[in-house]
Amino acid sequence: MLKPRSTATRELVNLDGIWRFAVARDSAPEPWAGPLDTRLEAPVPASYNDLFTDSAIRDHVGWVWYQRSVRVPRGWAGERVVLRVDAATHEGKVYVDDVLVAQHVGGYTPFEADITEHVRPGGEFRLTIGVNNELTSVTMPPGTITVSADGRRKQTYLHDFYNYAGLARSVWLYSKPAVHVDDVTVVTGLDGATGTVDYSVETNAPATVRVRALDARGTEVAAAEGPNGTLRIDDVTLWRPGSAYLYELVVDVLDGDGEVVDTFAEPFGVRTVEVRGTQFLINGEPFYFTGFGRHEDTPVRGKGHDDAYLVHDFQLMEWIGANSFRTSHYPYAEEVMEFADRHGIVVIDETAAVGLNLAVEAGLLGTPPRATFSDDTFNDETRAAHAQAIRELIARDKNHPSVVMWCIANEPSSNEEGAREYFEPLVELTRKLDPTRPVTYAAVMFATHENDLIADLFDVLCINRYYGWYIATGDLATAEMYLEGDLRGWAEKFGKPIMVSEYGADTLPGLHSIWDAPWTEEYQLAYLEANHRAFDRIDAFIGEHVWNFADFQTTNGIHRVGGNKKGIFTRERHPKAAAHALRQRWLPLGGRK
Ligand code: GCB
Repeated sequence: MLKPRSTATRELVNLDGIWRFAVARDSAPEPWAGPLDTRLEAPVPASYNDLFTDSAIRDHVGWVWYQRSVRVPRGWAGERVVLRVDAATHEGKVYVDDVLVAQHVGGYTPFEADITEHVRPGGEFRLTIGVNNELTSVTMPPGTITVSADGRRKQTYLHDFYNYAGLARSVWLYSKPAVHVDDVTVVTGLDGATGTVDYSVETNAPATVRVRALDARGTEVAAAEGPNGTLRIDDVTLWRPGSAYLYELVVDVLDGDGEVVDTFAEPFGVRTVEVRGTQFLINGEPFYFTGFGRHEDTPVRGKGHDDAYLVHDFQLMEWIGANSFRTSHYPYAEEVMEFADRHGIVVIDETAAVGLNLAVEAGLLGTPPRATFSDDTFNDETRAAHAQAIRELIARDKNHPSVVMWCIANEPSSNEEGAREYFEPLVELTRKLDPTRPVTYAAVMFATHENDLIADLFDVLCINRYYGWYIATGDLATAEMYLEGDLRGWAEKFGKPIMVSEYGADTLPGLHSIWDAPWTEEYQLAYLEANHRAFDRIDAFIGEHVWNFADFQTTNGIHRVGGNKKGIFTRERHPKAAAHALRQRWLPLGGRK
């Protein structure tokens, strides 16, 4: 799905701002049949949960409504008018006046509706968006809704971040011509000093297609005609980690008279990605990942996208020597992906498939374990939702040079019966949709090299490990020994590149001790050092992603103190002591080891 852009033939109106807001009560009239009867207003983009003081809104399970009026620019006569929602977490229903024009499940990927037939250039319409935050066994991420003794519906889930909901990203109105570009795919390669750019363009009707590649100064460096082909860029400037360079593919669609009827411009970077033996190569050179698992999470806004935090977070990553991050545990806003493209930050792009693990449930609740993969738990329908999440992620992010690998799940129960049957078709699907990028999943603590059933299906082993925190708590000597043994087991059995995609210790800033005392700033530092010593002894080791970049909000639980405190930065982005030590380790590495 193309990101809406303003070009010579397309116009773009941003609909962010303050919208009317209401929580759907069972007794309420259908809100789209008129103006919302409410005193509340909510900003877009933002999660709504932390905005209001009423806990009934924060804990609400079900639909909420956003509404505003929108005027269609009067110059749009003859154009298609499209409404695009960057994210409605987790299900969205869009009404233009009283008409339902779009419905979409999946809270972290965009959707749109052609509303031309329902609006008038120069006219105004009432835009209502319903957003539902319910998680079930057929949503990504999954969850369960229970009813408490007093009749309240409650949402439970197996992932460790707060179930923020609402319109957390932008909403757009845009115009495009009747005959237009529907999709663009760019795959780059390298032939000596020449960059190759395989492109393919889809239009909504047969038309002549012309493409031009422009360099960063806007100079044309290659051109071709036809919906598919290969451009060659001599003396190409590569997109490199830490040193981004972007070209632009300008696509023109021409009518029978040779008139340009649509123009679309897609930025791209020329780079290659390859797994060879136990190495991860970018442009043929071994790459060592330093960085974080992150979250879209800030005070008040929840998961609402915010450009100021975007810029600041990337500044902090650069300061600390992070060359990469994983979009744990869902696709991030497109603004984040584009920023990574422009600044040479490498991304492991993850779906929202987190919590496919009922062994974790048993551990947390102390209940007897249920089978994760079964007709009654995660089944074919779950997998269909998971497949759809993979399709939408790749459709949205396939052209980002920053994205070097797809991560199709976080901590599934990969050691349980049924895991292989569940995952094999999903790995195949991912490879079919994108044969150019390696595929991985992040393995949970309970999955070892001995009992894991799916690791051989993937290209890179991403392992989440918490020795010294959940295991061998406070005993870093034992933790280091366990970790090394564990990693060696995977490395020797599979012969694939291996990275630790999560390791971390909850840390309360300001808590100190001269002993190895969990929760202190000194312990977080010593914990990281113990992990690093073990990493440095493994040959096939290609990277380290600390959990987490910053403290973040979670659901209530006795393991969490005001949220998850494994951040290297606080939720306000202040460094904990370990930040300075990481900086000393990472900056000199510079992506190599
Ligand atoms: C994990 C999960 C992550 C949690 C983290 C923790 O393994 O992947 O979502 O937040 O552990 O802190 O427990």
